[in-house]
Amino acid sequence: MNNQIQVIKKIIPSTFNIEKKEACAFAPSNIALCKYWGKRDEYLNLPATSSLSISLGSKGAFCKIVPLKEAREDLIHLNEKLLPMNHIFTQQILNYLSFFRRSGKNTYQIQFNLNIPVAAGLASSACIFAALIQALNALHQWKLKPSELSILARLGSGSASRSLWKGFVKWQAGEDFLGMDSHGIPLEEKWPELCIGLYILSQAKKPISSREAMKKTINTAVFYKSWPEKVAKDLSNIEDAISKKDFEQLGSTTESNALSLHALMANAVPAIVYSLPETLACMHHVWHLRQEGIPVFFTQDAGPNLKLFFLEKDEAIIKSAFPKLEVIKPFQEKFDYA
Ligand code: 2P0
Repeated sequence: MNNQIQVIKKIIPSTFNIEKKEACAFAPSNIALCKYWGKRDEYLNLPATSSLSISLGSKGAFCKIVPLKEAREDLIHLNEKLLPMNHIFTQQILNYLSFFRRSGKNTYQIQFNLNIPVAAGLASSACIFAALIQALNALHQWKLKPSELSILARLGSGSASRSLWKGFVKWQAGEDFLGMDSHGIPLEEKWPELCIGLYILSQAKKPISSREAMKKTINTAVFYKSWPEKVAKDLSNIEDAISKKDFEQLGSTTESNALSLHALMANAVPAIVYSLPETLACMHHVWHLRQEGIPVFFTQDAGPNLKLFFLEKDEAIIKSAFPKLEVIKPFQEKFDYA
């Protein structure tokens, strides 16, 4: 029995065939302040290090799931389009669903609608798998705890383990070989003045998936051995900054963590570079603003787009410096997706 199935059997009750006619769920996207990059188990997406993120409020994925009585195949829709069976996204979803099918006969129509760009470094896979597992939980009435849903979401995509909650979420690496201790934990602290600006420079599909990029970095980057130590320090600084509401400490550590991650990727062979010329121009703009005394910082994930961090008091000045910026206030969202 493979390890994914063992995990599922430990979490999901054996009698799970009471189905509703349909179920819907929403999960927010999340942006890591301290990044996950590297696995201790690639089948269970168990991370080499812990990581910490902030959820993006109402930006994420909606999932509707309807069991099909007579269809031989699942039907997977993304943003109102039926995807062909050989599409890479369909394959990822079918692979994930295969862990949960006991009779092998149940098929589903699944519709995903995202209000963020897909596969452009905005954690689309995180919110997709977190929304899907919540929809499956509701459909089958498993009544699982959020930490259990986080473990199951992780089997689809590592960062999905952090997309089950609002606010700050820490994903602990854990030590258990099946990863029963590797799930998200929401932090209690709230920070209403905190703003995130999404600076979308390109919506094009990324040249290399984060999964592949992660694998290549670990296998070829000689700098990788220093990464766990960097993460441990950054994580502790970020948690400390959140508890003290020290924005300079939060922003500078977050930015340093992202720059180190991208240096690490550039050290892979062949080098992995997600930045575009516009990405660097935006970074210089941020640094220039900081020299002028405006506290603004950035982070970058597996794509060219940047996310800016600043406080509400500086919103007007940041918006005038970056007119295309979409501003999210994760702790002020009225939208209730629970
Ligand atoms: C993160 N990223 O912490 C890091 C930083 C991108 C850059 O997690 O293979 O889609 O599915 O576990 O979660 C993106 O990688 O990778 C990611 P898999 P995932 O947000």
